[in-house]
Amino acid sequence: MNGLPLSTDQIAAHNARHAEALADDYDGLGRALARRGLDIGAITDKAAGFSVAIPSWGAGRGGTRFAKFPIPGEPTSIHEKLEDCAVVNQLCRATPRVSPHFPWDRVSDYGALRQEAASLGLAFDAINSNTFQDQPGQKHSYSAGSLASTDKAARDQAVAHNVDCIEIGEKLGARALTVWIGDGSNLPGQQHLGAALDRYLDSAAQIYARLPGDWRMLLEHKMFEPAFYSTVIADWGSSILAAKELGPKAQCLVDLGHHAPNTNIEQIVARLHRFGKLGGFHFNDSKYGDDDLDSGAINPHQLFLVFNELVEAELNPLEGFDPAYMIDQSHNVTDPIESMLSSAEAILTAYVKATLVDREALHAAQEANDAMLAFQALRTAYRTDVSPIIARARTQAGGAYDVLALYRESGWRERKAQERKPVGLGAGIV
Ligand SMILES: [Mn+2]
Repeated sequence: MNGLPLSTDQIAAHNARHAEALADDYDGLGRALARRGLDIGAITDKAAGFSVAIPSWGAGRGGTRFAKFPIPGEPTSIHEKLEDCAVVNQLCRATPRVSPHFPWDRVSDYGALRQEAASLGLAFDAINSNTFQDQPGQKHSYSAGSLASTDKAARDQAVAHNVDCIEIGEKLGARALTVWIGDGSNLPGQQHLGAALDRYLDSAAQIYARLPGDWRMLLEHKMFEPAFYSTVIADWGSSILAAKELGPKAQCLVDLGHHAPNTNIEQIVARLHRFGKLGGFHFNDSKYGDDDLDSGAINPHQLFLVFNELVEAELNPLEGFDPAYMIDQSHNVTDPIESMLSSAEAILTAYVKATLVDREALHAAQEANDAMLAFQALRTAYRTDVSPIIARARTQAGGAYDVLALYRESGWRERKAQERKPVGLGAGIV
């Protein structure tokens, strides 16, 4: 692992400048936690063990349906995206895996790509297939759907693409396929709602049959967009029914932005876990819909409540409980590296706070129907500033005390602006 992109000396010098302040804050917090019966060392170990994947496409400026405004030095290939992902991981030490997307990240030699990632300290996470848009030269259009299309040739093509993704994933060392489809309808009556689900289940079963023994198929639901009247896999209900129909290797993936506003997502998490179907999580935040804003930017308390359920699930794991965590955001106005650093910290913060919850007190209050004490068990954990724990965990692993300050100091983007060719304009994510 000698190919790390940033200077380790620069990080060490930066950390040395902050070592005294960090020790002071960490020791103070340690004493406060000890009074609550908590061992800061054990919590720091948990923080150090937590990781979340970053998507290859998240390394570029996203966009809206209207426009994309690229910045100089953005990555233009999977190789440059991996470099940027390595910068994020080198600084925060919580994002050691990259979730690739096909066909966007297609290369000729996947064994070489796996090695290239490893030399940057990275591995590959779940593979994302794409049958929500047509590619140049594609034989059958997905304009009327893919896995649920009425056109058998389009369905077969979509199945073949997913099988292709599994084969690529095997070469990359991945063990999961994430399937999200844009299939649905835009007008009442447009689609036979029952038949569309049947066609989806039939296609999905063909993909499922091709999964290697230790793989999982993660079904990602989404309430609307690009279909604005109905979506074939619209919600967690459709998702868990489909996953149960497919078999034990099929699980549900929850994207925080893919629900109606104000949906109780933490309850969905608890439900899915109850039936052994909680397979993965896509983190982002939302104000109005599937906004794909930075994690924790709008509703950090919801993120904490979601993690509270995930920690409950961790403490009561069902066989095979191993949720795939990924950041899934569109960075429209920020440097994507900075957004991912900030988001990884927000996600880790929510996780660490959730580990501080006094479970015994919480469960006792729940049993006694003491609503206020139960709420206070959560509130006490939520209001604790855990930043010294996170800073200690990442500096011990070689990351930076102040990730954003060091990133800016490194001049990474300015350097890449000299080396990389400009990204084209246009709408949509890269
Ligand atoms: Mn997603």
